[in-house]
Amino acid sequence: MYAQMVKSEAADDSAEAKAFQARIDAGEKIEPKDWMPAGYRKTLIRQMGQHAHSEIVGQLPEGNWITRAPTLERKAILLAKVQDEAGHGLYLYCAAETLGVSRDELTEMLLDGRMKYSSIFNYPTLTWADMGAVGWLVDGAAIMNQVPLQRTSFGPYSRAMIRICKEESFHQRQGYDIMMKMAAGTEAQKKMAQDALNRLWFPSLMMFGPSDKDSVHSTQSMAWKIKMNTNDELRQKFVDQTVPQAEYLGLTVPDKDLKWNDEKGGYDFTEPDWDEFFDVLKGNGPCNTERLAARNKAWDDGKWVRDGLLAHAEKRSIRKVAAQ
Ligand code: FAQ
Repeated sequence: MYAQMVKSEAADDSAEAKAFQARIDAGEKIEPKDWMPAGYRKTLIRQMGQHAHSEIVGQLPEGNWITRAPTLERKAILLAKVQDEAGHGLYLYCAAETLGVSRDELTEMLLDGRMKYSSIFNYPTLTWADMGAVGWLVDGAAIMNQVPLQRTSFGPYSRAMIRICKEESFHQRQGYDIMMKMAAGTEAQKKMAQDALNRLWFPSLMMFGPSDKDSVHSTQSMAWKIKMNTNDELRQKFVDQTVPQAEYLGLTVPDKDLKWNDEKGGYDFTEPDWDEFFDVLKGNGPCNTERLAARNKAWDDGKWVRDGLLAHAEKRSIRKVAAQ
């Protein structure tokens, strides 16, 4: 169904497409039953699917620390955060389903490599300070990207983003709270916090996608208001917001060329290593194999539940027909 539905990506200059663009330009929301160009549907399924998968795979690096949280309170908070991420994945799968793709199809595309999830989740979480850095930096980057998406043109996506952003703000604060404790702790704790920042800084900058000159989808996605900003615009905003937060913690951003630029009203900073980024996308990051193996296992382990539910639904529908 998915392959059939999205086979045409060609630019559409029909009267319908022009009327559609006029609706977008006027700031109207597009709803699932409205006419939309095949490319708009395809781009949304790709972006929302990738976003949903990121939330689901994104549970793994933090789930890894639930049993090792230092206090009962920290454990409860982390558990709630990871559960929120599962919830975000589910809202986003539901929103994507309104475009005519099923959650099973999306999952199969993740598992066989046709769909991606965020590069950041292919990096390991080695110490408790990484839980602070993930909340602070990864959720911080996610919020920077997702707040503008609350105004995205597709109604179900935009509404899902409103709720998700509220929860992400709590996630970011809990991460920063862990960093404040660690940075104000013993020398060893402060060192651990600095080490987490050192390892996660550049992977967090990569979350915004390749630099604008290499972004394949930005121009069309921005014309359709599927994306509201370019990758570089959001990356710059993230750096400008995060550097003072690092300073407040007494930590050093691992970029010797980081410098305030009065003229542009923002920081000059070193770009991430884009070769590393594209290599991670190809499956060669430190944890790609482990992450996909975990998702495949969950899918295989859940087969008996899916089979049971389908058999039950079938039996009920046979009974209903027989009773008519
Ligand atoms: N990772 O043409 P562009 C979260 C791919 S949520 C992997 O610029 P686009 C919450 C891109 O797909 C994090 N792939 O692409 C949380 C394309 O390849 P394709 C997820 C990436 O779509 C926190 C190619 O590169 N958030 O973290 C990445 O216009 C803590 C060319 O790039 C979202 O998904 C990447 N970082 O812009 C959970 C937000 N960047 O598909 C747990 C919505 C690019 O043609 C714990 N998504 N690619 O094969 C977006 O805003 C956009 O999709 C971008 C990429 C900005 C990510």
